[in-house]
Amino acid sequence: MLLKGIGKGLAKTREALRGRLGALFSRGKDSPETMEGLEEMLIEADIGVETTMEIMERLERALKGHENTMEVARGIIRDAFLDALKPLEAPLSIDSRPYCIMVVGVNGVGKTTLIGKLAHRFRKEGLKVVIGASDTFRAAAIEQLEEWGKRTGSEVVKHEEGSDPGAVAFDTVKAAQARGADIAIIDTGGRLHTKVNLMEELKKVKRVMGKALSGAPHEILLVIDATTGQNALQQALTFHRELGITGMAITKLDGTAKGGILVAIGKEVGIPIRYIGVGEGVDDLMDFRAEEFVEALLS
Ligand SMILES: Nc1nc2c(ncn2[C@@H]2O[C@H](COP(=O)(O)OP(=O)(O)OP(=O)(O)O)[C@@H](O)[C@H]2O)c(=O)[nH]1
Ligand SMILES: [Mg+2]
Repeated sequence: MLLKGIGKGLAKTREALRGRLGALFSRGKDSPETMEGLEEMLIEADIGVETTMEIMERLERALKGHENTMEVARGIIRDAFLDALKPLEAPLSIDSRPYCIMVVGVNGVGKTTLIGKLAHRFRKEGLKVVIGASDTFRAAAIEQLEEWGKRTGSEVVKHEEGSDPGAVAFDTVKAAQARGADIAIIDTGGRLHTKVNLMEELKKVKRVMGKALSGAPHEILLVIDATTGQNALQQALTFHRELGITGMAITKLDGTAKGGILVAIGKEVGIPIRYIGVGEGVDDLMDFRAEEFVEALLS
């Protein structure tokens, strides 16, 4: 069952929420301590202050004089999470060929790993994949991508270390066309000396892809590391403002109690969450499904 994988991945977040809820209500319903504890719990889950306040209002109204208070509280939290997350459920639809995906995100969030997982999944679906090593800043980055290429049976387009990321992206899109590939995925660097430079470089990669193939990139996928909490929200807002991202992937949900950050991102950024990453393995990638996610968090 799908829930098993995602449930395991989200164990930390779930335990944090469930443990807290249980402990709070063992003290008795709607006491001031319970309400305070609930608020603290929601803030710590990183769902954001605004959503926390909304939920607290709903909770205060509902919990007055109610019998099964923990169940009521859980229901209210679940509904609020679903309200925020359901609109973000929009799996990627591959509707042109080659479908060009540009993967962006700050240093170390899991871009290259995500690309490996994606390539693996597309290959399993019988699709032909070409990957471009536009993170040219380090030789190790190119090697890491080549490794994923070998593992997944995907062609990797690369230039030498330090070369122009845009040129690699251009060649990748052209190679995908020439080989009749279904998918082209561009890996980009997350590190540069200043943020301004990084964004300018990424804008150029985006532009150049459009020159290689009109309409490309079809997806600009921002990768966000869930363990970074509120900082993730800032990243999403910045990348969206600069590049116009079309989708997000949230990684490392297996290693954090901060799964609630998706709720905050949902409210404030409003871009579809395509995938979630719940581990380092090639299969630890799931489509984002709001119900499934909330169920795994609150079951
Ligand atoms: N636990 C866990 N680890 C992950 C996940 N995704 C990636 N990682 C790990 O995070 C680390 C960084 O991953 P990379 O894919 O190299 O990240 P990147 O964004 O390409 O990094 P740069 O190229 O340096 O910007 C690696 O050790 C990955 O194994 C995930 O979903 N869960
Ligand atoms: Mg990388």
